[in-house]
Amino acid sequence: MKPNGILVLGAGVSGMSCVRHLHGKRDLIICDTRFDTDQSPIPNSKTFYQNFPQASLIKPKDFGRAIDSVSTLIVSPGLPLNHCLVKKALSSGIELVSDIDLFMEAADGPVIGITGTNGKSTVTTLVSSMLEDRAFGVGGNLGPPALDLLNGGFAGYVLELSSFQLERLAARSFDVASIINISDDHLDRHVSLEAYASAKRRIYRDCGFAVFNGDDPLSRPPDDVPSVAVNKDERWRVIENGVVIDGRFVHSDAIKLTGDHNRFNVVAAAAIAHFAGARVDVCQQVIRTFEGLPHRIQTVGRIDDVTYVDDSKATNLGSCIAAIEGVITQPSSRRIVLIAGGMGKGADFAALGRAIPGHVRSVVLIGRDARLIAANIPGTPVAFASDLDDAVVKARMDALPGDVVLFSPACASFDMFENFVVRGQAFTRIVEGMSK
Ligand code: UMA
Ligand code: ADP
Repeated sequence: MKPNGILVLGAGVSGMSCVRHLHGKRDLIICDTRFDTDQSPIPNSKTFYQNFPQASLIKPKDFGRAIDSVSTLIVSPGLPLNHCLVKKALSSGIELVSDIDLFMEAADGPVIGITGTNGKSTVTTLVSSMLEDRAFGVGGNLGPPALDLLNGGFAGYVLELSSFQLERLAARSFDVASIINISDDHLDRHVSLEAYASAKRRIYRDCGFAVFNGDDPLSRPPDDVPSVAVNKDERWRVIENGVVIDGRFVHSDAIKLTGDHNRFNVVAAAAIAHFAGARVDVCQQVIRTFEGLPHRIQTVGRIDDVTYVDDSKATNLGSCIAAIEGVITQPSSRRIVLIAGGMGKGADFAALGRAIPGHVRSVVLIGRDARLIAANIPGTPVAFASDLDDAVVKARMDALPGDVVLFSPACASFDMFENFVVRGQAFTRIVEGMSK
């Protein structure tokens, strides 16, 4: 075993950021289970060796032998830790580290870690805007991989972290750490909700300060961590008609984002930024102007007095329910025609059946788990669509003037699309095509 040797398993975005960071400093071997297939992330090894002459690419069949020549393994977040190659490596006593460990070791300046089932990207983006004048870099699960931020000349960092990144993180000591919420997601990868929550709560280990969701016990940090519980703390909460930020009231009309969940997000973001050094007036200014990210409850068209909303980033049930409850905020006869479906990741869709009454006129279902979802929403008019084009046509036929056609799939996109962005863009294109 070479004490200096590192084996990077996975040559995707985070794997390659590790290669860039470690090349020339450590003996590097890179493997990817796709190297033998036409989906290989490195189709041209010649170009790779021009850029990284001191590293070696190996095929999965040579992984076993490679383990003997290194002391450390990095596994990309997309690969489960119970993957046969990972189990083989760990049983040989090799040390497991992650790209985030390498980042934490090298980062100079405060690091904020943000996780949660839903709202990570929105809160992370808000926090980075609130800290913009302090030159914080933003990345991780969102945007550039963490290691790529290191040479950006930043004074501090805001990282969005997924459960996959946190479950394999060895060292951690974020200056401010936050879990926004925890609900069913990725249950095809984590064995239970508790295991998924435990992976997320690793973010709090040795952290300087925690911001958590006072309404969500799963998000709670250990008692010895100094913390603020958003919605339980008088100075940080959502109230009727607005929010309280560090004890100061901000009316809902002064918040650009809509929906209760987004009011929670702005309070959480302001608390995180404030405890990392942001000025409260800067936080309030950001809240007034931040319009939200694409594919999160984004209005993309109005046809025949029906509004079309792209919420393609709703890749799980919790986010879809937040959209259902947040899209029509005033009591009225308006209803939602929901387009949902895709890969359900083991979620229990009964909760969707409970969220629908009073909000949803009908549901149009697409994708692999369409029939599973239909079975969990008895009493709701349901149509099945062969693809997204067909779904939008069917939703348009169901919608009455004043209604909202909400594309909030509650599922991952990979059965039909490359990712949620491509899925959202497809929805927008279809709506734009219809309005011509
Ligand atoms: N894969 C293989 N064989 C390998 C390695 C990967 O088949 O040897 C497959 C994985 O199963 C997966 C795909 O390749 O289907 C990508 O996996 P990866 O680990 O190579 O992913 P990266 O390209 O490194 O991107 C990862 C995050 N992806 C995942 O966690 C799946 C990116 O988050 C993140 O932006 C990036 O690191 C930089 O930190 C994306 C994501 O979908 C946006 N995250 C999930 C989410 O938000 O729900 C967690
Ligand atoms: P993430 O990065 O965790 O996926 P995003 O900010 O990208 O979070 O939002 C993903 C989806 O979750 C969107 O559909 C959005 O409307 C919804 N969402 C955002 N914040 C919350 C929240 N606090 N609770 C529930 N759903 C939310």
